[in-house]
Amino acid sequence: MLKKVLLALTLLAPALVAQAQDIQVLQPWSQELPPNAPTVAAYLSIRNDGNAADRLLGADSPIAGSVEIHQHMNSDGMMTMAHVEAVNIGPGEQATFQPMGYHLMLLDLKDRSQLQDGGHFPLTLHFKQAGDINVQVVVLKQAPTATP
Ligand SMILES: [Cu+2]
Repeated sequence: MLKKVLLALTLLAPALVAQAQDIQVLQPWSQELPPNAPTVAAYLSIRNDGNAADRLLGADSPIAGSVEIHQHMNSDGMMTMAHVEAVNIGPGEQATFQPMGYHLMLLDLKDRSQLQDGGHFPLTLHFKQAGDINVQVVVLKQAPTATP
């Protein structure tokens, strides 16, 4: 009896966990900033096509010492940034990282050579279930007009 239950659980398990192909990272981009800007923000959308929730735990990039998940918050009329531990993306949901909202903050910049219009740099996103997903972030002078 126990064996049967275990077998059933094993068969069910893959459906309960978001797979890498379930997570789509759409339109990663970064705003071109003055050359001496201390930090750079990356924006993108994360769509969960799977049937289980996943969680963005963090990110890193070879061009930055560290990358943090940030959120812009309006506190008493002042826009401030807050460090966010993780972002949940439920099944069928999309999380949009955009100016004045969630963003990935690149701190301690090590390589600025790509941080101009038309450049691009690698970014690895760490998901709890889907694992690591690598994307190329395109640097743009202006925000992309069509949001996915
Ligand atoms: Cu920030």
